[in-house]
Amino acid sequence: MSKPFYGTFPVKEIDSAIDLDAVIIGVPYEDNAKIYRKGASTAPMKIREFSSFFSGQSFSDQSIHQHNVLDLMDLAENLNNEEMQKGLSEKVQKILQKGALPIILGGDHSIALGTAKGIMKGDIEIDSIVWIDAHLDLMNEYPEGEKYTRATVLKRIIELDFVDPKKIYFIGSRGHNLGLEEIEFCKEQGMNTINVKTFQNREKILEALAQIVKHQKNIYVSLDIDVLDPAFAPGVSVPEPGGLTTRELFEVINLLAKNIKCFEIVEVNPKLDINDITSKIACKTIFELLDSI
Ligand SMILES: [Mn+2]
Repeated sequence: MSKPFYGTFPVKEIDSAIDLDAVIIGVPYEDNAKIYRKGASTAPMKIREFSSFFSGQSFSDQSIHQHNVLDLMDLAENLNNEEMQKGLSEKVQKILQKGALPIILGGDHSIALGTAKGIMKGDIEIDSIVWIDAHLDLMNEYPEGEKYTRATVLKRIIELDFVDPKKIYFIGSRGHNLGLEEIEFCKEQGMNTINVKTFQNREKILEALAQIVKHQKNIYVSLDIDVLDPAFAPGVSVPEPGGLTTRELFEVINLLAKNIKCFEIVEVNPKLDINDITSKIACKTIFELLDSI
């Protein structure tokens, strides 16, 4: 049995908990698509393991110790997609009903469908999605015949119809690994893209983020760690050169934090990592988030 995320307490349920700020939940799940290299399901434990490398204290007044954070530990291993969705959505719903911030550790990106279903059932109205990812994840089927993979997950979420596509924002999308059908769908639906090129102009990026914060008060942030350049985060299944720096990512998280009502971090693949650097960045991202909420 591994330890909980740094500075937090492991619990089996949160029914009797009071004054919660955030609750961590791990989802050791990855889709069965053969084209992807395996390993993402081992991330929750790795991220917790490396969290002990940090003191939890930063230069700001805030630290993880000032928040009431519990760790529900992991869902069972080897669940099928339907079981994973059911298990995760129930947890997310409960955490939201407690008025706390869910912090979900994937797993590959396909787990987001479970998160989204939990949001739909939760009491708090979350009506905007910020998808921080190199990819759009809007394929209808990918690979062919597969409807529930990391490449199709946002398409499935949109079909749930709880969020207006005009309130969906992509941050960091790029590359030549995007399907034409996803690009067309994205434009057609009026979704917003803040692609990597925007990061070349600091004023533009700050303005774009300020607009999101101004208009979207209840945001679900789905962070695919492959948004980072593989030079920073090599431990991912679908690396895409030309991505964000670690500091750019932290700034995005810091600026959005107060409006984030549900947060997940996915696609860390410890089996493809180098010196566990990608797991460590995932830890630090959670500290940055908790620093700014
Ligand atoms: Mn993704």
